[in-house]
Amino acid sequence: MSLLDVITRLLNPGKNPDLDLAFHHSQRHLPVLWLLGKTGAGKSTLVQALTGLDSIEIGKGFRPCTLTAVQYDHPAATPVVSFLDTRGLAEASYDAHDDIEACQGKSHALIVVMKADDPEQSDVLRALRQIRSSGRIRNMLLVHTGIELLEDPGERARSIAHQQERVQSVWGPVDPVAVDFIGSGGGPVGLENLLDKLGDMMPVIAQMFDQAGHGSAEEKNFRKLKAEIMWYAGAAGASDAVPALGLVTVPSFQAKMLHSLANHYGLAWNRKLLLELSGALGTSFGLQYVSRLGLQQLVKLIPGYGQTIGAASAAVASYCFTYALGRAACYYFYAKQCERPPAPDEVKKTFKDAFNHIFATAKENFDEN
Ligand SMILES: Nc1nc2c(ncn2[C@@H]2O[C@H](COP(=O)(O)OP(=O)(O)OP(=O)(O)O)[C@@H](O)[C@H]2O)c(=O)[nH]1
Ligand SMILES: [Mg+2]
Repeated sequence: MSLLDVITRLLNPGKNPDLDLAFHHSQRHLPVLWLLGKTGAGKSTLVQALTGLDSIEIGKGFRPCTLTAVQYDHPAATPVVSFLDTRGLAEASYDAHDDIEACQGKSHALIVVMKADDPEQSDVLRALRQIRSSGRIRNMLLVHTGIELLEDPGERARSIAHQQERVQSVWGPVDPVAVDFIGSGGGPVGLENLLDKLGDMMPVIAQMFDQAGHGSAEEKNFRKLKAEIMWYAGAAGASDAVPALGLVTVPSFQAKMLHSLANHYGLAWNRKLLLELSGALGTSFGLQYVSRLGLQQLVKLIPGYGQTIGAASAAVASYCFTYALGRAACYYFYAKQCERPPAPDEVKKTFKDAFNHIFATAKENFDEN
């Protein structure tokens, strides 16, 4: 393929049903956060606290998944993480088998949610025992909710300790988090700690729900588009990871992504903009389109990336490269929008930082299943 062909294709991504296959595949293999807890424990409230969505928006994406659980992907339009919300725990016949299966083969974390003032947790413990003995779920976080409903500090500490002991007797050592989503002052208590622990267990959570809030205007703009970029990166990675999807090449996803991002910044995606962006990114960017080497090998040749990539799969390399390209493009497009041409070094640095920053999330998606 000549460079001109490549440029033409990057400018006119067009409709390609094979791309949709990769998006669907990627969506079926999202990292899953499994919420387990009695009715009223605070599972939906936890999701709301993370996503900032109101209950109507959360409700929109619900779909029955197993008899006892519903699943919803987030964000609905360009999903990067899936919530599995277990119901019906209180039925004597609850069998966690189907829900365990629904998480199988995916990166996942189990969040056990217990209202601090509710000592009756035998249904949850029974389910937990079954999940433990399946050996399929490694990551578990115990979350005590509504801690400020117990006003007396001594009583609160005793209740939490009691729940923790019971969970440990089934699961082994746990490092719980105590929160109140509607604290006595009206605001949430312990949310940051919850986010930190979840983020340690599941990199995608740290990426999606880190509301650092202190960023520059440029970063805030990027954050609005971050899920979309991760969504494209996931599909690009899937096209590398799954032979049946291999008909579509990674640059096809990147083309669609760049086109969409440029539009978000009110810019027309055309040859001039593509050449400007690739000029700012430097030779390493152009190289990937003309080289016969796979992206994974290629990335290793670019100074500074080999160490990050190491033995990671081609899918991980494609995910990281696509994400970093999206991040750097946002930086570039923002500067253009403000009519302040960015220094090429800054664009390259943005690319490189993003590449390293997203690596753990890419591995979570492809290398730890
Ligand atoms: N004070 C206080 N109330 C909470 C907290 N978490 C949840 N609630 C309240 O408890 C009620 C039930 O919360 P949900 O999040 O709907 O519970 P759930 O686990 O999703 O329940 P099901 O959907 O029935 O399984 C709601 O009225 C919440 O506002 C908390 O940390 N503190
Ligand atoms: Mg609920």
